[in-house]
Amino acid sequence: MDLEQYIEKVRFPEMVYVTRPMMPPMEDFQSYLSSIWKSLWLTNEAYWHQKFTEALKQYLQVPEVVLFCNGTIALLIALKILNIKEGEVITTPFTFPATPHIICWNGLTPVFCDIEPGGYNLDPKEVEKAITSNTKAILPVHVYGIPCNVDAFDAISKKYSIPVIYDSAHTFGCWYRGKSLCFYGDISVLSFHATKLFTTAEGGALVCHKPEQARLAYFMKNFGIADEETVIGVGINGKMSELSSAFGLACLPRVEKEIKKRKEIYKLYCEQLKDCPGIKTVPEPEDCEWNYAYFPIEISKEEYGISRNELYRRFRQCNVVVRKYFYPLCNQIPYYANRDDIPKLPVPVAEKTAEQILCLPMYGNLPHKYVIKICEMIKTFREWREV
Ligand code: T4K
Repeated sequence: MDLEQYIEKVRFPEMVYVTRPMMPPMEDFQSYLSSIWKSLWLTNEAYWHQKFTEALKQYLQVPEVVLFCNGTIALLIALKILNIKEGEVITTPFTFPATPHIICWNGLTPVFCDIEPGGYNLDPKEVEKAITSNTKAILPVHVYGIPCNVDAFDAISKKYSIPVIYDSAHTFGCWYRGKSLCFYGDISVLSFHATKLFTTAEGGALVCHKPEQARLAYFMKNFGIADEETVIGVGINGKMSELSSAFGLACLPRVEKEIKKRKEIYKLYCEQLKDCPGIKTVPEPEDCEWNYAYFPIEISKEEYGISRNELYRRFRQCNVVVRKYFYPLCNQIPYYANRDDIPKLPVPVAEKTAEQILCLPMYGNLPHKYVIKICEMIKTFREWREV
């Protein structure tokens, strides 16, 4: 059999996506909808918005939660409420473009530092080397819900009096040393996008410790309006609707079950791939109850015999929608690469990782037989190696 024949043989009849949202039973959502239909309140921090805020505070065990229409606007506001008007913000290139974009939307300059060798998160040692008198904040990302080195960032933050804002878009359901991962840092921002483990279709939340910051965030996401006749600043419209809040409330009781199902899938993948040369899976992070939001693998072309890009291509031909989260690196996006004012720091670890990473399908309802078949395909593809 040649490769084309093999692909023909194993192709899935339907698309197998990298993720699928966890949906509540429709009847559960329906009862919220009935109440919304009766009240005629669709948005502007009404009843379900308040209920969802309280429910999240309770679930996350954090002092302050402010809901947003998405994680990107929440990140944008996070920098605003710290009153950072000019200067540089150190961040990672190995992330979704939203992370550096919000730095630019704030009129600030992103400085991309390398990630930790053997990991996926911003390297505190590289960050410390990059700090100048112009550095106004640090914006690490807990990539795939893997905790950053929060102790090291905390120490840097104190030493240089620079706030740390965590992009916690991937962290819902992660607990680190007994606390929700979004508890750490000055401010932390969650995403509830449809591709996230916990979703409100579009949505996000800002988590902080100081009531004054939460109050400011609240005003800023509502045009800066404090009351009918008072506007306290240049706000934006970042509000979450009643529909999304209700959807979140309907999903919240199902999070633990979803994580349990993903954990089983994670274990199955690891077991199936453990002896495959050149394929590296990610171990569970230490001191962490993880959410298993993604299933990334790293592919070494030398050992596996096939490049990441070729494996991606073959999977796509088989209707398996794998994704290169995160390639290209953000510092390689032309807008950032072409800006002369952005320091061009070396990021060799991030570069190598971005060339080797591939996220396989991962969601609670992914059939186990699909996982086994995908792993079989990874192993069998080696019969048609490139090197
Ligand atoms: N910071 C980080 C580190 C982030 O990863 C993100 C978002 C943000 C900040 C910003 O947060 P938000 O402002 O979005 O709240 C997706 C998401 O659009 C994006 O939200 C997410 N990160 C990123 C990692 O992934 P794409 O371009 O991969 O989305 P898309 O449409 O290709 O969807 C991926 C797969 O998900 C599809 O193949 C099928 C499935 N899917 C998707 C949608 C939208 C569904 O099954 N149902 C759906 O409704 O970016």
